[in-house]
Amino acid sequence: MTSGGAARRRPADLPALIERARAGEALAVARLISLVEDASPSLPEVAARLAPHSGRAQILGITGSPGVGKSTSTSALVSAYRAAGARVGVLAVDPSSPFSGGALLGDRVRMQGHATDDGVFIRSMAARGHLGGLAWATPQALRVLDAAGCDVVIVETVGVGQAEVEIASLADTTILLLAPGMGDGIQAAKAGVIEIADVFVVNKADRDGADQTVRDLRYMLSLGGRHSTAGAWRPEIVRTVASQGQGIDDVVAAIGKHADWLRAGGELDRRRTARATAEIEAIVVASMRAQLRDVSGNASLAELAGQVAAGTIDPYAAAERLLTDGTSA
Ligand SMILES: Nc1nc2c(ncn2[C@@H]2O[C@H](COP(=O)(O)OP(=O)(O)OP(=O)(O)O)[C@@H](O)[C@H]2O)c(=O)[nH]1
Ligand SMILES: [Mg+2]
Repeated sequence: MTSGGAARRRPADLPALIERARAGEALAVARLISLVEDASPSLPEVAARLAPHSGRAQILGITGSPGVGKSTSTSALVSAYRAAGARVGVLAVDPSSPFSGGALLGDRVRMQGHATDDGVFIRSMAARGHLGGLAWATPQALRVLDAAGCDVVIVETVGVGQAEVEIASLADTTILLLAPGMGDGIQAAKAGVIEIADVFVVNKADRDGADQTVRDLRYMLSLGGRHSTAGAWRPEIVRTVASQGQGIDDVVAAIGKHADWLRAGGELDRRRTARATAEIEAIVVASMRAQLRDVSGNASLAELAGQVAAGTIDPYAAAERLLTDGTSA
């Protein structure tokens, strides 16, 4: 499925589409997520209609370097949650890909086992090119999956620094995957992901060096930071061989423990409020950028730019004029 003109049009019957999505109809869910991806003008209405039905799903973020086993682990987690009777949504977010819609080929293969299960929604999203990127589009897609009755939604993002940090602000529980021998421990520390993860998974434990990776992690966690403050969550370290489903139950257990901790201390509400704050900010920023884009097509910006370049006025004064006069400047 590609994003195109069709998705930009307002769906003829939005209330019916939302009802169908709420009833768990995969096509309707996909259609709503396309509206999000395409930044449809009907998004505010979609959001308004979804709001009463969202806030139930447990959001899990899975991040880690390319090839570490995120999709394999996600697929194994889906199986585990399905076995426990939960409805599961998967959102694979590729912050760098210009492609959208259907899953990447490799992911498709790894997720194939779930393709015919109507208790599982799988969707890929490309964030590049979005106003506000991940921060803006992902929460809206999560709302769709949440309202569609998913008990658990797993967001998979390739670890590229900023995206990892963003995923942590989206998720109730953030899972960082590492693998032996990838120099991942050090990279993770650099990117500050150690700080944001709630559960550490050393995947590919069938390979040499898993013990060393666990030791490196323990050492890094011992150095202090968020996890060592009083009352803080002490992250678990779990070993897995995702390709064989080994250790996945331990990951589920660690996620469950973290979820209990979140609820017990009021941290869940704090996280969700922080998430809502970021969401509102992202919408405001996106809308301001869109206004600015209108302005850039406007003669006033070109004129002001000429004046700034010529030194007639300063850029702050020019910006101020645009902000106060808007597009009519
Ligand atoms: N030996 C071994 N291989 C694994 C394990 N888990 C996954 N793999 C393999 O590692 C490769 C990459 O797995 P993916 O699940 O696609 O990794 P990913 O992190 O989703 O990759 P990207 O989405 O491309 O960043 C695949 O060939 C998997 O079969 C494991 O526990 N042990
Ligand atoms: Mg993947």
